[in-house]
Amino acid sequence: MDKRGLEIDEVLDILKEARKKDLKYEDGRILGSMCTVPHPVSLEVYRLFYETNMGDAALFKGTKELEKESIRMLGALLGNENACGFIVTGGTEANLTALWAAKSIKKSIKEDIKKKSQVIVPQSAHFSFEKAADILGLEIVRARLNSDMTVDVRDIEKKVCKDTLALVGVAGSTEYGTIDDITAISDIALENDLYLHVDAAFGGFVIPFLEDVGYRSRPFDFSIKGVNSITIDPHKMGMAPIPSGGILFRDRSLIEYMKTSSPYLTEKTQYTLSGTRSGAAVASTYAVLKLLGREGYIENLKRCMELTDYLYHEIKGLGFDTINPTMNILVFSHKDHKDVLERLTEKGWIVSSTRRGEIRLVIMPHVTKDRADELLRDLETISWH
Ligand code: 0PR
Repeated sequence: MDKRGLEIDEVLDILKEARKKDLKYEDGRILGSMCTVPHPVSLEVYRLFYETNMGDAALFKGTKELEKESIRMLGALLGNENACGFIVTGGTEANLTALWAAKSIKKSIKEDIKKKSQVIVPQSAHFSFEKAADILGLEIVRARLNSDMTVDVRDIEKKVCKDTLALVGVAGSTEYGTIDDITAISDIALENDLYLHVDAAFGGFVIPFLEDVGYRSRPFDFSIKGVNSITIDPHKMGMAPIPSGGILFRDRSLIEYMKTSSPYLTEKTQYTLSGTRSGAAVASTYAVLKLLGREGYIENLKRCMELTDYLYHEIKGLGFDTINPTMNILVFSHKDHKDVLERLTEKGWIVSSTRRGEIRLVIMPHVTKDRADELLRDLETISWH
Protein backbone atom coordinates (compact mmCIF):
# COMPACT_ATOMS: atom_id res chain seq x y z
CA MET A 1 0.00 0.00 0.00
CA ASP A 2 1.20 3.54 -0.72
CA LYS A 3 2.36 5.57 2.28
CA ARG A 4 0.26 8.50 1.18
CA GLY A 5 -3.17 8.34 -0.41
CA LEU A 6 -3.63 9.39 -4.04
CA GLU A 7 -5.89 12.15 -5.31
CA ILE A 8 -9.39 11.01 -6.22
CA ASP A 9 -8.84 11.75 -9.93
CA GLU A 10 -5.70 9.62 -9.97
CA VAL A 11 -7.58 6.69 -8.42
CA LEU A 12 -10.50 7.13 -10.78
CA ASP A 13 -8.14 7.16 -13.78
CA ILE A 14 -6.66 3.82 -12.67
CA LEU A 15 -10.13 2.38 -12.22
CA LYS A 16 -11.30 3.59 -15.63
CA GLU A 17 -8.26 2.06 -17.30
CA ALA A 18 -8.97 -1.27 -15.63
CA ARG A 19 -12.63 -1.11 -16.61
CA LYS A 20 -11.64 -0.50 -20.25
CA LYS A 21 -10.10 -3.96 -20.31
CA ASP A 22 -13.40 -5.56 -19.27
CA LEU A 23 -15.83 -6.85 -21.84
CA LYS A 24 -19.29 -5.26 -21.68
CA TYR A 25 -22.61 -7.07 -21.91
CA GLU A 26 -23.96 -4.10 -23.91
CA ASP A 27 -21.58 -4.97 -26.76
CA GLY A 28 -23.77 -8.02 -27.32
CA ARG A 29 -20.84 -10.38 -27.95
CA ILE A 30 -21.03 -12.16 -24.60
CA LEU A 31 -23.11 -15.21 -25.48
CA GLY A 32 -22.02 -17.62 -22.78
CA SER A 33 -22.88 -15.80 -19.59
CA MET A 34 -25.86 -16.27 -17.29
CA CYS A 35 -25.52 -12.69 -16.06
CA THR A 36 -26.56 -9.52 -17.85
CA VAL A 37 -26.82 -5.74 -17.53
CA PRO A 38 -28.75 -5.26 -14.29
CA HIS A 39 -31.83 -3.07 -14.21
CA PRO A 40 -30.59 0.57 -14.04
CA VAL A 41 -32.49 1.23 -10.81
CA SER A 42 -29.79 -0.79 -9.04
CA LEU A 43 -27.32 2.08 -9.38
CA GLU A 44 -29.50 4.43 -7.35
CA VAL A 45 -30.34 1.72 -4.83
CA TYR A 46 -26.67 0.87 -4.25
CA ARG A 47 -26.01 4.52 -3.45
CA LEU A 48 -28.83 4.57 -0.89
CA PHE A 49 -27.93 1.30 0.83
CA TYR A 50 -24.19 1.00 0.37
CA GLU A 51 -23.34 0.79 4.07
CA THR A 52 -26.07 -1.58 5.20
CA ASN A 53 -25.20 -5.00 6.61
CA MET A 54 -27.59 -7.92 6.87
CA GLY A 55 -25.09 -9.66 9.15
CA ASP A 56 -26.25 -7.43 11.98
CA ALA A 57 -29.83 -6.99 10.91
CA ALA A 58 -31.01 -5.34 14.13
CA LEU A 59 -29.04 -2.25 13.07
CA PHE A 60 -30.76 -2.21 9.69
CA LYS A 61 -34.37 -3.10 10.46
CA GLY A 62 -35.72 -1.41 7.34
CA THR A 63 -33.35 -3.29 5.06
CA LYS A 64 -34.15 -6.55 6.88
CA GLU A 65 -37.84 -5.93 6.13
CA LEU A 66 -36.93 -5.59 2.45
CA GLU A 67 -35.18 -8.97 2.59
CA LYS A 68 -38.24 -10.60 4.18
CA GLU A 69 -40.46 -9.03 1.54
CA SER A 70 -38.12 -10.12 -1.28
CA ILE A 71 -38.18 -13.68 0.04
CA ARG A 72 -41.99 -13.52 0.28
CA MET A 73 -42.17 -12.40 -3.38
CA LEU A 74 -39.74 -15.11 -4.50
CA GLY A 75 -41.68 -17.68 -2.41
CA ALA A 76 -44.93 -16.63 -4.08
CA LEU A 77 -43.28 -17.03 -7.48
CA LEU A 78 -42.23 -20.54 -6.40
CA GLY A 79 -45.60 -21.65 -5.05
CA ASN A 80 -45.14 -20.87 -1.35
CA GLU A 81 -45.64 -17.38 0.06
CA ASN A 82 -44.68 -18.66 3.51
CA ALA A 83 -41.23 -19.81 2.45
CA CYS A 84 -38.33 -18.43 4.45
CA GLY A 85 -34.82 -17.79 3.26
CA PHE A 86 -32.08 -15.33 2.45
CA ILE A 87 -30.50 -13.25 -0.26
CA VAL A 88 -26.98 -14.66 -0.55
CA THR A 89 -24.05 -14.18 -2.91
CA GLY A 90 -25.27 -16.49 -5.67
CA GLY A 91 -26.14 -20.02 -6.66
CA THR A 92 -23.01 -21.54 -5.16
CA GLU A 93 -23.71 -20.21 -1.68
CA ALA A 94 -27.40 -21.06 -2.04
CA ASN A 95 -26.67 -24.69 -2.96
CA LEU A 96 -24.10 -24.97 -0.18
CA THR A 97 -26.62 -23.56 2.29
CA ALA A 98 -29.23 -26.11 1.21
CA LEU A 99 -26.88 -29.06 1.77
CA TRP A 100 -25.75 -27.50 5.05
CA ALA A 101 -29.42 -27.41 6.14
CA ALA A 102 -29.89 -31.04 5.10
CA LYS A 103 -26.82 -32.07 7.05
CA SER A 104 -27.68 -30.10 10.17
CA ILE A 105 -31.21 -31.52 10.27
CA LYS A 106 -29.80 -35.06 10.09
CA LYS A 107 -27.18 -34.27 12.72
CA SER A 108 -29.89 -33.02 15.06
CA ILE A 109 -31.71 -36.35 14.77
CA LYS A 110 -28.75 -38.76 14.82
CA GLU A 111 -26.17 -36.96 16.93
CA ASP A 112 -23.28 -38.56 15.06
CA ILE A 113 -22.93 -39.16 11.32
CA LYS A 114 -20.14 -41.73 11.16
CA LYS A 115 -19.98 -42.69 7.51
CA LYS A 116 -19.92 -40.02 4.81
CA SER A 117 -23.49 -39.18 3.90
CA GLN A 118 -24.33 -39.17 0.22
CA VAL A 119 -26.07 -36.58 -1.91
CA ILE A 120 -27.48 -37.85 -5.19
CA VAL A 121 -27.27 -35.18 -7.89
CA PRO A 122 -27.94 -35.42 -11.63
CA GLN A 123 -24.85 -35.67 -13.86
CA SER A 124 -25.99 -32.28 -15.18
CA ALA A 125 -25.71 -30.62 -11.75
CA HIS A 126 -23.59 -27.48 -11.43
CA PHE A 127 -20.07 -27.88 -10.01
CA SER A 128 -21.10 -25.91 -6.92
CA PHE A 129 -22.43 -29.19 -5.48
CA GLU A 130 -18.91 -30.66 -5.64
CA LYS A 131 -17.60 -27.67 -3.71
CA ALA A 132 -20.43 -27.90 -1.18
CA ALA A 133 -19.91 -31.62 -0.63
CA ASP A 134 -16.19 -31.12 -0.13
CA ILE A 135 -16.73 -28.36 2.42
CA LEU A 136 -19.44 -30.28 4.29
CA GLY A 137 -17.70 -33.66 4.18
CA LEU A 138 -20.42 -35.26 2.05
CA GLU A 139 -20.10 -37.62 -0.89
CA ILE A 140 -21.57 -36.75 -4.29
CA VAL A 141 -23.22 -39.58 -6.23
CA ARG A 142 -24.08 -38.71 -9.82
CA ALA A 143 -27.25 -40.07 -11.38
CA ARG A 144 -27.29 -40.81 -15.12
CA LEU A 145 -29.08 -38.67 -17.66
CA ASN A 146 -31.73 -39.64 -20.20
CA SER A 147 -31.09 -38.90 -23.87
CA ASP A 148 -32.96 -35.58 -23.46
CA MET A 149 -30.36 -34.61 -20.80
CA THR A 150 -32.83 -34.69 -17.90
CA VAL A 151 -31.97 -36.96 -14.99
CA ASP A 152 -32.90 -40.64 -15.19
CA VAL A 153 -35.19 -40.91 -12.17
CA ARG A 154 -34.89 -44.72 -12.06
CA ASP A 155 -31.15 -44.33 -11.63
CA ILE A 156 -31.72 -42.03 -8.65
CA GLU A 157 -34.02 -44.67 -7.18
CA LYS A 158 -31.36 -47.36 -7.68
CA LYS A 159 -28.70 -45.24 -6.01
CA VAL A 160 -30.69 -44.48 -2.84
CA CYS A 161 -29.20 -46.35 0.12
CA LYS A 162 -28.94 -46.07 3.90
CA ASP A 163 -26.20 -43.43 3.56
CA THR A 164 -28.28 -41.13 1.36
CA LEU A 165 -28.85 -37.76 2.98
CA ALA A 166 -30.39 -35.71 0.19
CA LEU A 167 -31.51 -35.64 -3.42
CA VAL A 168 -31.00 -32.76 -5.83
CA GLY A 169 -33.05 -31.96 -8.93
CA VAL A 170 -32.13 -29.31 -11.49
CA ALA A 171 -34.72 -26.97 -12.97
CA GLY A 172 -32.82 -25.18 -15.73
CA SER A 173 -29.51 -26.98 -16.12
CA THR A 174 -26.38 -24.91 -16.68
CA GLU A 175 -25.48 -26.58 -19.96
CA TYR A 176 -28.79 -27.37 -21.67
CA GLY A 177 -31.47 -25.50 -19.68
CA THR A 178 -33.34 -28.76 -19.14
CA ILE A 179 -35.84 -29.33 -16.33
CA ASP A 180 -35.69 -32.59 -14.37
CA ASP A 181 -38.84 -34.51 -13.41
CA ILE A 182 -39.00 -32.97 -9.93
CA THR A 183 -42.38 -34.59 -9.20
CA ALA A 184 -40.91 -38.08 -9.64
CA ILE A 185 -37.78 -37.18 -7.62
CA SER A 186 -40.06 -35.84 -4.89
CA ASP A 187 -41.91 -39.18 -4.74
CA ILE A 188 -38.59 -40.94 -4.12
CA ALA A 189 -37.64 -38.37 -1.47
CA LEU A 190 -40.95 -38.74 0.36
CA GLU A 191 -40.87 -42.53 0.21
CA ASN A 192 -37.36 -42.68 1.66
CA ASP A 193 -37.67 -39.70 4.01
CA LEU A 194 -34.91 -37.74 2.23
CA TYR A 195 -34.22 -34.04 1.92
CA LEU A 196 -34.92 -32.66 -1.57
CA HIS A 197 -33.28 -29.52 -2.95
CA VAL A 198 -34.09 -28.03 -6.36
CA ASP A 199 -31.44 -25.95 -8.13
CA ALA A 200 -33.39 -23.36 -10.09
CA ALA A 201 -30.59 -20.79 -9.99
CA PHE A 202 -31.17 -19.99 -13.66
CA GLY A 203 -34.62 -21.51 -14.23
CA GLY A 204 -36.31 -19.86 -11.24
CA PHE A 205 -36.92 -16.65 -13.18
CA VAL A 206 -37.69 -18.50 -16.43
CA ILE A 207 -39.88 -21.56 -15.79
CA PRO A 208 -42.72 -19.67 -14.01
CA PHE A 209 -43.15 -17.55 -17.19
CA LEU A 210 -42.54 -20.13 -19.93
CA GLU A 211 -46.24 -20.83 -20.56
CA ASP A 212 -46.96 -17.10 -20.74
CA VAL A 213 -44.57 -16.85 -23.68
CA GLY A 214 -45.90 -19.95 -25.43
CA TYR A 215 -43.42 -22.60 -24.24
CA ARG A 216 -43.96 -25.85 -22.36
CA SER A 217 -43.29 -25.71 -18.66
CA ARG A 218 -42.89 -28.38 -16.02
CA PRO A 219 -43.69 -28.36 -12.28
CA PHE A 220 -40.56 -27.74 -10.22
CA ASP A 221 -41.35 -25.68 -7.15
CA PHE A 222 -42.87 -25.85 -3.63
CA SER A 223 -46.20 -26.95 -5.11
CA ILE A 224 -44.49 -30.36 -5.17
CA LYS A 225 -44.79 -31.80 -1.67
CA GLY A 226 -41.30 -33.23 -1.21
CA VAL A 227 -39.38 -30.09 -2.19
CA ASN A 228 -37.62 -28.70 0.90
CA SER A 229 -35.55 -25.90 -0.61
CA ILE A 230 -34.96 -24.05 -3.88
CA THR A 231 -32.09 -21.96 -5.25
CA ILE A 232 -33.26 -19.03 -7.40
CA ASP A 233 -30.77 -16.36 -8.44
CA PRO A 234 -31.90 -12.77 -8.94
CA HIS A 235 -28.47 -12.00 -10.49
CA LYS A 236 -29.14 -14.32 -13.42
CA MET A 237 -32.51 -13.94 -15.19
CA GLY A 238 -33.81 -11.86 -12.25
CA MET A 239 -32.10 -8.72 -13.63
CA ALA A 240 -30.63 -7.82 -10.23
CA PRO A 241 -26.98 -6.79 -9.87
CA ILE A 242 -24.28 -9.21 -8.71
CA PRO A 243 -24.21 -10.48 -5.97
CA SER A 244 -27.75 -11.72 -5.51
CA GLY A 245 -28.60 -15.35 -5.01
CA GLY A 246 -31.73 -16.68 -3.37
CA ILE A 247 -32.08 -19.67 -1.06
CA LEU A 248 -35.64 -20.48 -0.03
CA PHE A 249 -36.83 -23.12 2.43
CA ARG A 250 -40.33 -24.56 2.67
CA ASP A 251 -40.62 -23.52 6.35
CA ARG A 252 -38.64 -22.21 9.29
CA SER A 253 -38.16 -25.61 10.91
CA LEU A 254 -35.64 -26.42 8.16
CA ILE A 255 -33.26 -23.62 9.10
CA GLU A 256 -33.43 -23.88 12.88
CA TYR A 257 -30.34 -26.09 13.11
CA MET A 258 -28.19 -23.62 11.19
CA LYS A 259 -28.81 -20.93 13.78
CA THR A 260 -25.70 -19.46 15.40
CA SER A 261 -25.88 -17.14 18.36
CA SER A 262 -23.44 -14.53 19.45
CA PRO A 263 -23.64 -12.04 22.28
CA TYR A 264 -21.89 -9.36 20.27
CA LEU A 265 -24.49 -9.30 17.53
CA THR A 266 -27.26 -6.82 18.19
CA GLU A 267 -29.78 -9.37 16.94
CA LYS A 268 -27.97 -12.23 18.73
CA THR A 269 -28.62 -14.80 16.00
CA GLN A 270 -27.53 -15.46 12.42
CA TYR A 271 -28.45 -18.21 9.97
CA THR A 272 -26.37 -17.54 6.86
CA LEU A 273 -22.91 -18.75 5.90
CA SER A 274 -21.75 -15.18 5.31
CA GLY A 275 -21.56 -13.04 8.37
CA THR A 276 -21.40 -9.52 7.03
CA ARG A 277 -23.78 -9.44 4.09
CA SER A 278 -24.66 -6.71 1.57
CA GLY A 279 -27.90 -4.89 2.30
CA ALA A 280 -27.51 -3.05 -1.01
CA ALA A 281 -27.83 -6.43 -2.79
CA VAL A 282 -31.03 -7.06 -0.85
CA ALA A 283 -32.52 -3.62 -1.54
CA SER A 284 -31.71 -3.69 -5.24
CA THR A 285 -33.19 -7.18 -5.57
CA TYR A 286 -36.35 -5.90 -3.89
CA ALA A 287 -36.44 -2.85 -6.17
CA VAL A 288 -36.07 -4.87 -9.37
CA LEU A 289 -38.74 -7.40 -8.31
CA LYS A 290 -41.15 -4.54 -7.52
CA LEU A 291 -40.36 -2.57 -10.66
CA LEU A 292 -40.66 -5.42 -13.13
CA GLY A 293 -43.48 -7.45 -11.59
CA ARG A 294 -44.69 -10.57 -13.38
CA GLU A 295 -45.44 -8.59 -16.53
CA GLY A 296 -41.93 -7.18 -16.70
CA TYR A 297 -40.35 -10.61 -16.38
CA ILE A 298 -42.71 -12.07 -18.99
CA GLU A 299 -41.79 -9.26 -21.39
CA ASN A 300 -38.10 -9.84 -20.74
CA LEU A 301 -38.35 -13.59 -21.28
CA LYS A 302 -40.52 -13.14 -24.37
CA ARG A 303 -37.71 -11.21 -26.09
CA CYS A 304 -35.10 -13.79 -25.06
CA MET A 305 -37.23 -16.73 -26.23
CA GLU A 306 -38.12 -15.10 -29.55
CA LEU A 307 -34.44 -14.59 -30.26
CA THR A 308 -33.58 -18.11 -29.06
CA ASP A 309 -36.26 -19.56 -31.33
CA TYR A 310 -35.05 -17.47 -34.28
CA LEU A 311 -31.43 -18.55 -33.77
CA TYR A 312 -32.48 -22.18 -33.29
CA HIS A 313 -34.24 -22.33 -36.67
CA GLU A 314 -31.57 -20.37 -38.52
CA ILE A 315 -28.66 -22.38 -37.06
CA LYS A 316 -30.50 -25.61 -37.86
CA GLY A 317 -30.99 -24.31 -41.40
CA LEU A 318 -27.22 -23.86 -41.72
CA GLY A 319 -26.73 -27.59 -41.18
CA PHE A 320 -25.75 -27.60 -37.51
CA ASP A 321 -27.10 -30.28 -35.16
CA THR A 322 -29.29 -28.38 -32.76
CA ILE A 323 -31.06 -29.36 -29.57
CA ASN A 324 -34.61 -28.05 -29.26
CA PRO A 325 -34.27 -25.46 -26.46
CA THR A 326 -36.29 -25.72 -23.23
CA MET A 327 -35.41 -22.15 -22.29
CA ASN A 328 -33.05 -19.42 -23.50
CA ILE A 329 -30.03 -21.72 -23.69
CA LEU A 330 -29.20 -22.98 -27.16
CA VAL A 331 -26.84 -25.89 -27.82
CA PHE A 332 -25.55 -26.99 -31.23
CA SER A 333 -22.66 -28.71 -32.95
CA HIS A 334 -21.39 -29.54 -36.43
CA LYS A 335 -20.12 -33.01 -37.26
CA ASP A 336 -17.75 -31.68 -39.94
CA HIS A 337 -16.50 -28.72 -37.92
CA LYS A 338 -15.23 -29.76 -34.52
CA ASP A 339 -13.53 -26.39 -34.16
CA VAL A 340 -16.65 -24.17 -34.26
CA LEU A 341 -15.86 -22.82 -30.81
CA GLU A 342 -12.34 -21.89 -31.84
CA ARG A 343 -13.53 -20.19 -35.02
CA LEU A 344 -16.24 -18.23 -33.24
CA THR A 345 -13.73 -17.12 -30.62
CA GLU A 346 -11.37 -15.96 -33.39
CA LYS A 347 -14.23 -13.84 -34.72
CA GLY A 348 -14.66 -12.18 -31.33
CA TRP A 349 -17.62 -14.09 -29.94
CA ILE A 350 -17.63 -15.13 -26.30
CA VAL A 351 -19.35 -18.47 -26.37
CA SER A 352 -19.01 -21.49 -24.12
CA SER A 353 -19.14 -25.20 -24.70
CA THR A 354 -20.74 -28.17 -22.97
CA ARG A 355 -18.77 -31.04 -21.46
CA ARG A 356 -19.70 -33.05 -24.57
CA GLY A 357 -18.09 -30.34 -26.72
CA GLU A 358 -21.18 -28.69 -28.20
CA ILE A 359 -21.42 -24.91 -28.53
CA ARG A 360 -23.62 -23.33 -25.87
CA LEU A 361 -25.27 -19.94 -26.21
CA VAL A 362 -27.14 -18.24 -23.39
CA ILE A 363 -29.52 -15.75 -24.95
CA MET A 364 -29.66 -13.15 -22.18
CA PRO A 365 -31.51 -9.81 -22.41
CA HIS A 366 -28.35 -8.03 -23.64
CA VAL A 367 -28.29 -10.07 -26.88
CA THR A 368 -29.84 -8.09 -29.74
CA LYS A 369 -31.33 -9.20 -33.07
CA ASP A 370 -28.54 -7.36 -34.93
CA ARG A 371 -25.86 -9.24 -33.03
CA ALA A 372 -27.76 -12.50 -33.60
CA ASP A 373 -27.74 -11.82 -37.36
CA GLU A 374 -24.03 -11.04 -37.25
CA LEU A 375 -23.41 -14.34 -35.47
CA LEU A 376 -25.46 -16.17 -38.08
CA ARG A 377 -23.37 -14.66 -40.88
CA ASP A 378 -20.20 -15.89 -39.14
CA LEU A 379 -21.71 -19.35 -38.62
CA GLU A 380 -22.64 -19.43 -42.28
CA THR A 381 -19.02 -18.93 -43.34
CA ILE A 382 -17.91 -21.61 -40.87
CA SER A 383 -20.44 -24.13 -42.19
CA TRP A 384 -19.34 -23.51 -45.80
CA HIS A 385 -15.64 -24.06 -45.31
N1 0PR B 1 -26.65 -23.55 -10.27
C1 0PR B 1 -26.78 -23.44 -11.61
C2 0PR B 1 -27.84 -24.25 -12.31
C3 0PR B 1 -25.94 -22.59 -12.32
O1 0PR B 1 -26.05 -22.52 -13.66
C4 0PR B 1 -24.96 -21.85 -11.62
C5 0PR B 1 -24.03 -20.91 -12.34
C6 0PR B 1 -24.87 -22.00 -10.22
C7 0PR B 1 -25.74 -22.86 -9.58
C8 0PR B 1 -23.86 -21.22 -9.41
O2 0PR B 1 -24.20 -19.89 -9.39
P1 0PR B 1 -23.16 -18.73 -9.04
O3 0PR B 1 -22.16 -18.68 -10.14
O4 0PR B 1 -24.03 -17.53 -8.92
O5 0PR B 1 -22.55 -19.08 -7.73
N2 0PR B 1 -23.91 -21.05 -13.68
C9 0PR B 1 -22.99 -20.31 -14.51
C10 0PR B 1 -21.78 -21.20 -14.82
O6 0PR B 1 -21.09 -21.64 -13.89
C11 0PR B 1 -22.51 -19.04 -13.87
C12 0PR B 1 -21.91 -18.06 -14.81
C13 0PR B 1 -22.43 -16.79 -14.85
C14 0PR B 1 -20.82 -18.34 -15.60
C15 0PR B 1 -21.88 -15.84 -15.65
C16 0PR B 1 -20.26 -17.39 -16.45
C17 0PR B 1 -20.80 -16.14 -16.46
O7 0PR B 1 -20.27 -15.15 -17.27
O8 0PR B 1 -21.58 -21.46 -15.98
